[in-house]
Amino acid sequence: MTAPLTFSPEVAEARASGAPIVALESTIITHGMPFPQNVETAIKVEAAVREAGAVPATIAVMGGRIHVGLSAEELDRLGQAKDVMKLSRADMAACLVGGRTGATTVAATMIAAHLAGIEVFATGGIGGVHRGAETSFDISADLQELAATPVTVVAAGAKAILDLPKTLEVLETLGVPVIAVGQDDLPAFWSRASGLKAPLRMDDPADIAASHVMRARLGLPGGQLIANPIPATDEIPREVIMPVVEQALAEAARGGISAKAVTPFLLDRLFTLTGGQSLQANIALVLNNARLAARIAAGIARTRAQESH
Ligand code: PSU
Ligand code: MN
Repeated sequence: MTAPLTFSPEVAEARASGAPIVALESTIITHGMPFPQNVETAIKVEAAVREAGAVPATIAVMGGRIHVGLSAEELDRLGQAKDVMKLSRADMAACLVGGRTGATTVAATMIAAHLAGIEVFATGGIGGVHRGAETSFDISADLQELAATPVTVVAAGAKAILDLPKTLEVLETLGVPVIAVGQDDLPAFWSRASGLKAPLRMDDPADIAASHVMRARLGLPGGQLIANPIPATDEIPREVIMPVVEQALAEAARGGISAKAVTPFLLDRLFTLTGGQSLQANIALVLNNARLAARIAAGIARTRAQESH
């Protein structure tokens, strides 16, 4: 008995030939961005991966199967669907058994990618330790997944709606390498700087690929978190975004928003409060991450090809 995976023709061909593949999540489509920008972005992200020399594999659960690689028609349907489950590790089996439609978060996308033999995944920002976690206990399952599942995740750091120092502490405890690209500072999603130094730095995608392969040789479980700053032209400086983040957090607290609803609520409020600027930044950083992920995937594919000689 094996996992119920369905591959798109493009992904099936890449798997057969050992071509580099980049996994992409679907929660960003269903819960992270409004329609129609969500679908437009998903298509642009896939194109960015292809232009950079890899094959995109957007992942979602539909009709009792984990789909690895979606058609344009499937992307469009997902982008407009109501009642889509937000899937983390805990929800995947129930969604599959119930025949429901589910969008994969970072954690669930890592699980599906690993089942499909895909080692690199690009997203916007990972989930992390929420502010007030000392009383709410709200810590994203994404962090534990990074500790358990050997997929390199390219993100623009963790969202500034989170408690970034606590997120770094948990990642350190879990043994997850956090690697900043091109700068010492941990990026903070909409802003390039967080004011916190990332534990590790690598500027060359080939080094990130080599380090992924080295972790496998060492028998270390878990993945790497690659923290890729948003391009300077698209960033919202920290002084500008932080007051808006504080306002959205206060609204969430007043509204009693909890559990899975927190991240989508905050992203939606920021979109409105910034007049759409947060969404433009989000789109730019995901595209930037997709391009870097493709280069890392190519580096890993080269190394794997050499190993098999
Ligand atoms: N990055 C984005 N937009 C998103 C997310 C990440 O740019 O919507 C999603 C991811 O799927 C991530 C999830 O795994 O938010 C985290 O949710 P939570 O905090 O409930 O674990
Ligand atoms: Mn949570």
